[in-house]
Amino acid sequence: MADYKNILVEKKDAAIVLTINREKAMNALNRETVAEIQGFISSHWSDDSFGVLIITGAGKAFVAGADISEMKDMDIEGGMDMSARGNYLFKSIQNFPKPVIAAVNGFALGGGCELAMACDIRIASEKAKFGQPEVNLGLIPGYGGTQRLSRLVGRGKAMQLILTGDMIKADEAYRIGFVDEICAPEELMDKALAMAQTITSKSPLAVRMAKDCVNRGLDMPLSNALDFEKVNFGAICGSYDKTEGCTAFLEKRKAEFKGK
Ligand code: DAK
Repeated sequence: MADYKNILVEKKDAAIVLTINREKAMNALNRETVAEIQGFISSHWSDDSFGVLIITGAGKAFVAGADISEMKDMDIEGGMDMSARGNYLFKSIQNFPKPVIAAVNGFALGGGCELAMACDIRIASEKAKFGQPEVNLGLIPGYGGTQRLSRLVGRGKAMQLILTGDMIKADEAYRIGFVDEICAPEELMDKALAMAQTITSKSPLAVRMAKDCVNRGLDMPLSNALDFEKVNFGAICGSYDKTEGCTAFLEKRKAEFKGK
């Protein structure tokens, strides 16, 4: 693995765990950290040696947002540049060919909340806290928060969180459907790894196509999205994995998928 300064990358069973590791700044996303995560994503785009990517944070934060010290004196040009790099990264995470699980260990604020939303599934420690506090800084969410939050929890709750800047605890985030599971802090990584293991035992091809259909479909009118699913369903019927999966079921044995 490449040498990084602000992230740790470890292979754990079928998953890669990417830990954002800037504890002194609550894992705030500075320029360098964004570039390192992007470097990891780009260089592992076609790596089939793992099935799921898990993103978490070191210490008591998942990510406490964009790095405020970098933003203080940022001019328009700097803001545009930050926007371009950040949005490219968050889209890369959303479109990453493998599922991405956010294992949210602590504060997920601003860009950190948006990072969790760019992931496919969110598991949170009972200690996690979420919020879009940008209005406190005279900003608006800039890494997709105004769009992904309303799609995830509905317009009213998204408005409430974005316009008040209030933080919510993990149980409330679970109640409103922002996070998909909550657990004790010490169980967080085991839970994420167990979910990664379950996903990795399925056909990698089917998993990739299903992720793509859900994500792309959400950006389309329903009738187009259903057509998109139809085309993809047809395509996957030509795969080795589909024949193997159906045959294994009928022969009452475990399928051996090959991802093709
Ligand atoms: N950036 C930089 N440093 C941060 C930070 C951040 N977001 N969050 C915390 N730190 C630093 C603190 O300054 C402190 O540093 P030292 O004083 O020790 O040097 C250290 O981390 C520990 O923080 P605290 O002492 O504050 O720790 P507490 O436990 O008391 O509080 C906290 C933890 C997470 C509740 C608190 O630190 C906090 O409220 N942090 C700020 C949270 C926040 O407002 N986040 C939103 C940032 S705005 C854009 C795209 C995206 C964005 C903007 C533009 N474009 C496309 C252009 C995103 C914006 C944001 O995310």
